[in-house]
Amino acid sequence: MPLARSLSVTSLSGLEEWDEEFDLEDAVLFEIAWEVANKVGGIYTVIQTKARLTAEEWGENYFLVGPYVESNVRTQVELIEPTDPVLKRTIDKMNSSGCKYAAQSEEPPHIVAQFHEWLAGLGLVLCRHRQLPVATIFTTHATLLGRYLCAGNVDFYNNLAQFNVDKEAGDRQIYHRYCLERAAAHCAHVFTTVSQITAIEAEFLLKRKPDIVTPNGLNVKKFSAMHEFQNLHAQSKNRIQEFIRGHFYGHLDFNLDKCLFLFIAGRYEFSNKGADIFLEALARLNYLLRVNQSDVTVIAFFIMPARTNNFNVETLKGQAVRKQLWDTAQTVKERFGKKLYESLLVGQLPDVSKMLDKEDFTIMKRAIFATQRQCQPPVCTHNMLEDSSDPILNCVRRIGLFNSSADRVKIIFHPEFLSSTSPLLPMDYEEFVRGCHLGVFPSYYEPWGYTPAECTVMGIPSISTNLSGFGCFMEEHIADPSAYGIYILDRRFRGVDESCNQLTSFLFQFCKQSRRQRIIQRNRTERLSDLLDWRYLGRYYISARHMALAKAFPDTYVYVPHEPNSTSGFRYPRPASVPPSPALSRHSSPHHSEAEDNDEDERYDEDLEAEKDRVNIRQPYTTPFKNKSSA
Ligand code: G6P
Ligand code: 1S3
Repeated sequence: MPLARSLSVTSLSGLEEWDEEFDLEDAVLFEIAWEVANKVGGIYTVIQTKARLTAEEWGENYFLVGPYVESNVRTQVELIEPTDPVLKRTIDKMNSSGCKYAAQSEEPPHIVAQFHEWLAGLGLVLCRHRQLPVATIFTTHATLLGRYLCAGNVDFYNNLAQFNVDKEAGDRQIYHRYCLERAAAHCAHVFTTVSQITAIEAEFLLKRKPDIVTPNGLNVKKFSAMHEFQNLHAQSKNRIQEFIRGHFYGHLDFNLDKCLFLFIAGRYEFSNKGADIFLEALARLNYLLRVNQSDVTVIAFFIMPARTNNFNVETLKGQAVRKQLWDTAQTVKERFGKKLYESLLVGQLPDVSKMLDKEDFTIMKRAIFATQRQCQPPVCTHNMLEDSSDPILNCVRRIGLFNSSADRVKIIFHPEFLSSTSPLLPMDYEEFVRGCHLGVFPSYYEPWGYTPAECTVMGIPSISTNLSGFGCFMEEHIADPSAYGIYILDRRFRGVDESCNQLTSFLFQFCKQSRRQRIIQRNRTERLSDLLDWRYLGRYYISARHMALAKAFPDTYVYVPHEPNSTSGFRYPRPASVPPSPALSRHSSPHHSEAEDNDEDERYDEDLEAEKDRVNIRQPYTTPFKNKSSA
């Protein structure tokens, strides 16, 4: 039985025109999370990217509270003396009792405290237990039980209503943590979560329906030159190509210019993050590309950290060989240049046949000899500690994608997060994403999913699913997501094999695009960035805080929910160059033949026009909240 979506939590359409002023002068905001200045996963990104906007609203009255990790404090925190006497007294008092850099005021103004996840939820439960005058918000970014159930072999979404939650939590030995999470959700004045799908999950597993959904945003970087992000794609792609030259030395029998870079990245949860069906789909794609004699080569990167004892020798050797070939070419070029110069100095055109001498040939032969290789280019870049039981490697062994010449799909598993200081692939994550062609995130359990959102704001198309918060959000707000390079895989109403076929079809269609079509598609993808900007999505957090203040201090504040009106529903229209009727849809998606490329020039211009007229969703807004004292 497919799950019906029955929650009526606040959605985007209700919040477009907020026109009431709200005085926050005497209020103080605390945000508490284990990931404040402590990168573990996505919550760090939420807090870090949102900080600027929240600080703009709350100024000196905004405090983030996180764990004291010496190394993080040294690298990420600027220590300053508080100027506010109340705060100074509080911090002194806490320091003297051995607690560093946290806060509870003795003369409370109106305090609103937002606690993220069950770890911080303990603070919320204690606030309520001690009846502190604090407006509390609990935000969960996933449910503990949901994550555990999905990682097992459970048909999660079709059985949400059936789970005996206490028993399931007990069986998985997470009962105490589960109780803490559930208590925090119930004690909070306002309970929020990051997506509609997690709201439904929370309603069933934590037994409280969230009051509001607070989708995750990003800090969107806008370039003054409209197509700067396209130039950055080309630059970063060149750097990935350099790495590929080294990794595949001796086996560079494919055209790098016709090579597409796909990637999956994130926490290593093999099936929750969909690495399982991605691999299976790659095997099917390999077959399709081979039987269709495609000249495209796909290189799929898996960036998921696992336990290793560093890079393996063969991978490092690849980059060393590439470097050596480059140096050789430079040496010969210099020798060649010197001879040319000498010849011109004496007024003679050089005898080209004598420009390279025996020594040059010896140097070059030696370099070519170094590229001889007996083994295939490695699938994994590191020595894995659990090689024989690793799920990605075992799946690769089963599907037989070993980077052989005959295969059109190659695989590179990099079991460590990327870093610009790596001797292998010296790029940070953002640069790497920009250089790729498609992010593939076919998750089964994904409350939000920052990875496809990050791709979008960089103008890189992505595949997500209708079981991820991001995928559902985009489906809700874009008329034709795939035309914008947002492919949403159906993992909710289809079986695994069917979803895998759909994924294969997305990939195969993507491989059939011409360069021109990819460029147009990237333009469209990037056009969606405003939708994911905190400047737009931050309003849900604002709303949650106001709701909490009104519940905790009803004599001072009143929360007026914004009523949706007939004009307020927001949805990105189909791109200007996509005709509305399927009968005219020769170009309704970017997937059409090379021969149609010329027609696309015109549509490309249309796209540029549409870009200029982009829907302005950054309408000015204040809040739907009234401060009783100032009303
Ligand atoms: C960007 C650059 C173009 C380049 C293109 C390659 O758009 O501005 O100069 O040709 O990327 O696109 P591709 O999809 O083939 O990597
Ligand atoms: C969670 O991190 P995860 O990758 O364990 O929180 C993230 C931030 O809200 C969210 O994007 C992600 O889907 C969740 O799963």
